[in-house]
Amino acid sequence: MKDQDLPLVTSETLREDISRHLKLSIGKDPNHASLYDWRMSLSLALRDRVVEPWFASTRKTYEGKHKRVYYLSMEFLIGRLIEDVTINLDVEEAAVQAMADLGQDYYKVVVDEPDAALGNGGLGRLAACFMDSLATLAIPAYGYGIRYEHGLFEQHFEGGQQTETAEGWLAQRHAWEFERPEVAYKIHFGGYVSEENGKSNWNPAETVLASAYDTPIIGWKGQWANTLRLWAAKPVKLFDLESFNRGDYVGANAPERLARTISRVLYPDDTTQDGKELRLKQEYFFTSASIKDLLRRFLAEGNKIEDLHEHVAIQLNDTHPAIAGPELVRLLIDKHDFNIDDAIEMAHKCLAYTNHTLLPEALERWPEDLFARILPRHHRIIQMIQDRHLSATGTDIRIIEHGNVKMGELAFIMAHKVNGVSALHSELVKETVFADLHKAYPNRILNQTNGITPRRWLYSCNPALRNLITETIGSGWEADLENLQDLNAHLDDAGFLQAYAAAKTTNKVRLAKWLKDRNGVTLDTSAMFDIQIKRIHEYKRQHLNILETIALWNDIRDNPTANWTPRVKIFGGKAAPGYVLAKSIIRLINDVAATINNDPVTRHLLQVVYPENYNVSMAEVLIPASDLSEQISTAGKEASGTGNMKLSLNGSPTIGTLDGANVEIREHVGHENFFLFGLTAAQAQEKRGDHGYSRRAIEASPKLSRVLGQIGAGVFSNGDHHRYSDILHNLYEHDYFLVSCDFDEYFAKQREVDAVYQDVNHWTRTAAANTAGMGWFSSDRTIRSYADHIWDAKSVT
Ligand code: C3B
Repeated sequence: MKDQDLPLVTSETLREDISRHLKLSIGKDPNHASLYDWRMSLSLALRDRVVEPWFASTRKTYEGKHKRVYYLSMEFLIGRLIEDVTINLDVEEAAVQAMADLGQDYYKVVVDEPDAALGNGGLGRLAACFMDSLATLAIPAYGYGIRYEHGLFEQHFEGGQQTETAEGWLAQRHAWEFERPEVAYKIHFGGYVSEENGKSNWNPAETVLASAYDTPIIGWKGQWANTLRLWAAKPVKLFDLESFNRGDYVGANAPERLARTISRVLYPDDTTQDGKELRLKQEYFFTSASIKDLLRRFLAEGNKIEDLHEHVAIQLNDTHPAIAGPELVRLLIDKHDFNIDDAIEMAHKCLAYTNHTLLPEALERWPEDLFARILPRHHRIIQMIQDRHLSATGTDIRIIEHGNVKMGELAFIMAHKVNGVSALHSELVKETVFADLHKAYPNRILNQTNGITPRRWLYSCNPALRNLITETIGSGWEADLENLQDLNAHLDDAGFLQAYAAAKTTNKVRLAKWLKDRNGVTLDTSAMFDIQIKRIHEYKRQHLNILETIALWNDIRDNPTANWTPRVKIFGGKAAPGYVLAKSIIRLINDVAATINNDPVTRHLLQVVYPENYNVSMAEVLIPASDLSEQISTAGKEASGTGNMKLSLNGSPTIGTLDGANVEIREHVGHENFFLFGLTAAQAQEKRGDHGYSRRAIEASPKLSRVLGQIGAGVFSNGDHHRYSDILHNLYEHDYFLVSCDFDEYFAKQREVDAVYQDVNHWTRTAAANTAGMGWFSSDRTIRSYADHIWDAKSVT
């Protein structure tokens, strides 16, 4: 990609545009404009600057007949966009000045933007980072997903317990999108299949419209823009006038209500398969619309359908869009006269599938009767796909088995490549969930270790460190993150380390202020900020962390004058509303916080903070301020992790297990800069065969026994002995995630961390070595590798 000069944006031109939008698009006089009005006007003025590069990118793609990547994902966890766009367009200074000239505080406007929370966690945020990198690398691409009316629920704590309310990002206008009422597809459900002259016809019972909304995604330096196209469900017939005229006003609205339900809410559960019919409908809804849309675009360019695979690469982000295989086969047969074998072959060449988890409950399966009722034609097509796969491989590995349609098997069999998301995970995919399929198709699985966009996760969220890096090694690292290794030459330079520590302090002060304003808590910024932020799940082991906190509290109380390292333990994360044990863990953390934070003996040495409603924007404040990153999942369970990468990049060394991408992070930053503990994946698996292991481990650990005894005695629950019996029972009786077995080693490693932290020079060097070593984890590297090894897609130069 050639570096073109961006059109000059000055604060004056931007100010004029903002004023014009305030008047003509928002219809407000400056004297009466609210924060929302200013935000909309600024966003629209910025969006104007994205449109030209967006058009230019599309024109180049058409002219060069370039291959396009289609990234199908149920989730895109985008967060806010104003800063993202100003930074990619390199107009941050002009924007700050323009707003100041208008009497407005740019930063106030920035934080007024609601997070676009169209995702649950890692999988959705990965999709957002991938969109950023695809645009930065000028690879023509579309992201396809659902325009949920309500994003991920808002989390509140009542008496320490999580409650949920609906999120409402679309209650206000979404500044960044373009509605495309002319782009709409009919999506069918139900009914029956009839045969006529050897052809199958689907006679559906129900139809809704999928209507497109486009958000341009601009890459670094504004050189290229792709499209995020989200589908909203609308009724085919807006209103039932007949019912209305009969006086049935509720019935008259029924078509609209039914249709809109499909894009109403994001399923708030990121790991367990939800058997809801509505979820299957959501998946088919957005997948079908996307496949129809890409076929229409492909044919509109005058291509021959036989060449589809040369122009189209379709990536399935997890099994949620796995129905893309049968849907493409169906359309090729019904609309383009393919025979079944050729149709399957063509779909196979276009499709690839990413597996994001080994947790069996997350591999989607649909009851066959439900599936056949909603998608009768696809049910038959899957049987045909299965027949061909069985005879080609001579195996007995079925897609439809024991009354279930297994979407993992379907995605694997239809895809020409299947990838895991870290080196360890990809090996485990071969050895466990897809061991048999791997034997049958030995060249299909490959690894693509996840990455993160350095634009959002360093440049934008951490100006203090960004400036230091640029002063030290020059610019260029933003789009070539491996340049960070040049920092290695400065790791023994006292001046550099001092500046590095000062940047961290700036971020800690910023976080402390943010928490003070938000929660009224006061933090000691010289204490170690020890952070665990992610969804709450047993395998991620937030309970290991809080149990260690209690044990430390005990030790401090036993010996208050010893040389303790002050710590603030910060937690952030949501539990799926139906996940009872995860919600118990949240309550325990909040209960422990209430007790410990009020203890006059320890409170200057140990504090627990858990701000509610963790989201992308909160991550942007927490991550730069972190000293220690908790990545303590049971080995073999976290497919990759991406928060681990963000924290390490921002100078927060990891305390962690050999799990997911931790393994590769440790190699890149150096073993001496990573605090390793715990069983390996193989040892963990072996341990589970060792009957009674958890009770024995607890009995062998005086510290853990004491902590569990305190919880059982109601020390953190006002004397209520039963509040945490679910957690205790779980730990004693079937501690599948091996908290008991890893506890002592974890505790000991934490004390090693304490000692290093007291040696400021040693600690800062460790932190800076993390930044210097993390260049490989840019999502630009990941996307380049997908482009080379899976999509056969090229950057447009
Ligand atoms: C997550 C995994 O749990 C993470 O380890 C991984 O880093 C990310 O995906 C991205 O690959 N994941 C998720 O957020 N939701 C799922 N349903 C499955 C996996």
